[in-house]
Amino acid sequence: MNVNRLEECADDLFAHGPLTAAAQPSGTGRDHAAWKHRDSQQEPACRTGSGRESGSGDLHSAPMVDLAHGRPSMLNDPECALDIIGIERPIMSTLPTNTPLLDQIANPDDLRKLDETQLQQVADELRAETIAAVSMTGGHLGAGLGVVELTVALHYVFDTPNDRLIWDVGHQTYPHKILTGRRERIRTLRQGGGLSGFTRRSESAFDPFGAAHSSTSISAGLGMAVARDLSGATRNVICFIGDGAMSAGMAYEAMNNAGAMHSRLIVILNDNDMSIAPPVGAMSAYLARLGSGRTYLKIRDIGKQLTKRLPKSIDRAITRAMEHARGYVTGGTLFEELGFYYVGPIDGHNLDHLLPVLKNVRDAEAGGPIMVHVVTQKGKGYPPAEESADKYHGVNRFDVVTGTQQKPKANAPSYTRVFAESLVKAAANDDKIVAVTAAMPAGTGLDLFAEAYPTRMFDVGIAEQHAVTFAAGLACEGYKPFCAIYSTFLQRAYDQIVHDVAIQRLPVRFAIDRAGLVGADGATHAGAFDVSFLTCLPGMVVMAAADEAELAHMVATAVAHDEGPIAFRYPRGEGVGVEMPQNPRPLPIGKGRILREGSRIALLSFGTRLADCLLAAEELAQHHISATVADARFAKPLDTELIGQLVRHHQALITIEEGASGGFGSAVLGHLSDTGVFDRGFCLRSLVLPDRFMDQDKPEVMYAVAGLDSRAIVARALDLLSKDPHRLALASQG
Ligand SMILES: Cc1ncc(C[n+]2csc(CCOP(=O)(O)OP(=O)(O)O)c2C)c(N)n1
Repeated sequence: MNVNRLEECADDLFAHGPLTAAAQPSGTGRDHAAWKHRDSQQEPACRTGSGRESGSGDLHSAPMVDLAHGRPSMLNDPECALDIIGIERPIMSTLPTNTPLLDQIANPDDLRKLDETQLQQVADELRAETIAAVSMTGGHLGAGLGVVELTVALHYVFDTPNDRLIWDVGHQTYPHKILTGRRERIRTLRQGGGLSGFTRRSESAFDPFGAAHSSTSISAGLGMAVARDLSGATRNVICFIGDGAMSAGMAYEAMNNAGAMHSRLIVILNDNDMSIAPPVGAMSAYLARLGSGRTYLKIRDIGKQLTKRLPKSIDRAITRAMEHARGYVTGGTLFEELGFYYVGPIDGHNLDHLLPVLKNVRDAEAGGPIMVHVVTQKGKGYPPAEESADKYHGVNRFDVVTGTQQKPKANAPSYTRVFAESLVKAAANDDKIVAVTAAMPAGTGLDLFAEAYPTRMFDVGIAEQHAVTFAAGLACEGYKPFCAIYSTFLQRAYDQIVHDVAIQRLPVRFAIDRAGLVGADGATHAGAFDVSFLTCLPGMVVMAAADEAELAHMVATAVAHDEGPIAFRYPRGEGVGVEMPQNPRPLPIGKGRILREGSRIALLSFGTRLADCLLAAEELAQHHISATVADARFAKPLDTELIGQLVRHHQALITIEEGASGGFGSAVLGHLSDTGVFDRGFCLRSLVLPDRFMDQDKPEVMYAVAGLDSRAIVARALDLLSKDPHRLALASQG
């Protein structure tokens, strides 16, 4: 849809009385902005209705360097955009921000005191402040830039925080945070002790619902709306959801329910024609069609004006009948069929359009859910973001002037890349190998697979549940689906794993990326639970790669394993720099390996904490303690022979994993308990993530706090061996 079209729509459909003389076209006031548009007259990125822009963006940039340890750390990551490296050493030119209006706004009450004519300037200053802050912290940028005007308009029109404004995912809320009392802390975004990169109830009254995983906003909003109705309150509830997030089943479950409840709920659909990658699916095409339906809008116009004038008291049945009739004439929108009152599409960068529409919606007398379809441009107002394929969805620290991101040199390939390249290689010899992602083609590395085998890669949208059952269907027909989903997002699909895959013993291969701590994205994105929730499933094989070579072998193992489901987990970031195998080979199922032989204590690692175990063994040697280090490789089935050997030949055993309790350590504990070794007083300790959700921080700080680094392992070993030497000696003889 072009701009003129949008202006027409907004003017005749949604004018809230005559626009004030001071109302200015989009772009006015840019002279005040600290960041100057290269071309302030640029057309808003409203689509033409025919197609959607494409571009995937190279999100496989080089890893960041862990400055504290001088060794490579985690990867530039669309989802975990930044490894925290500290903002105390600005290394690039920063933006001089001149923000006279923004400086007057401590919270939305101050914003509401301003004249409407000043709001574009506020938006410009807010955009500049967002760019300046993210240039120093890294994080999600494109999404926030695209909703600056909307953020201003929403807080201006609605009485937040009394009115509930619920952001889906929450990655677009940096401008919202700046306007809602968090400007002073905005440069602590995603840092230890700083602001979260998403919404969080404990952070502010203006965040009525915490998020980070997508497509929850309408459900949560409906709950709040119904609670409001039950308690006789009158506040507005506004859910803000992107077109990408609209691809998830939960959004439809919520809309279906909202239509039936007929509770008053406002949903803002932010249609920027992007997810992290280009949007996929029929809904994306449908939204494009909605944006181009001129006839439809004309007829809707009449219906809408009529409905607006209906008195509150009018019988709901009449309103319904009229809505139905309107749908009959026009075909209706999907949203209307679901019981929503649909308004749009409108230009989300034009305050002259946004403000009257939002006021109308706020003041609408009719009950029931309302959908406001707003078209925006991801990355709006910052040319490097606008021009990049991924619209700067997630960025490292960057130079504001050039847009160049800081990308430290990689010392080893990332696990993600090793997975993808191994799979691409394996697929050359096996045409049954197919790959599935849930809206994360670049994040999972499957964009590489798509390049090599475009017809064998499936991006199903933000739909993890569907992805798993879809993979199950592929497996039923003899294909070898690799379902690559981040650990944290796989949580969504648990019943599908149990009911659709495990019970039927279908050979779906789960490639679980971002397993373990993820640094800047914090608790919502930590891959903490997959080992626990997978090892309890009968017939499931669960592996964890200790390094990138192991990962290549595990991909080969998964290709070869056709007897049932198999999962392999690997962390965010780069490998340890080991030599890669020319021909990865399938590992014997349920067999671990010993890397270092000792005699007093055994360290049994599951996953990439192995490197810290080896360091710990070195340090223990300096204390004259001889330690064996073993890599379990499998949490299920357990290598009971190896474990038995470790128990027989050592005084104590420590298991280490980067996961919550209930995982590998618990499995070892259960096995040893069943075999009666504790009856003889054998000493076992399990090092796991602490039993609390860990906030974002530097990875090395998180490992130290979690007690999973080499120092903590040494401390636990020393403590354990100091307990009761006599008993320990007896145990080792038993
Ligand atoms: C359940 C879940 N799966 C995947 C993601 C990763 N993710 C974060 S933002 C995003 C894209 C969201 O697209 P959209 O809602 O259109 O917002 P935009 O970034 O375009 O503003 C995805 C897939 C997530 N947050 N939650």
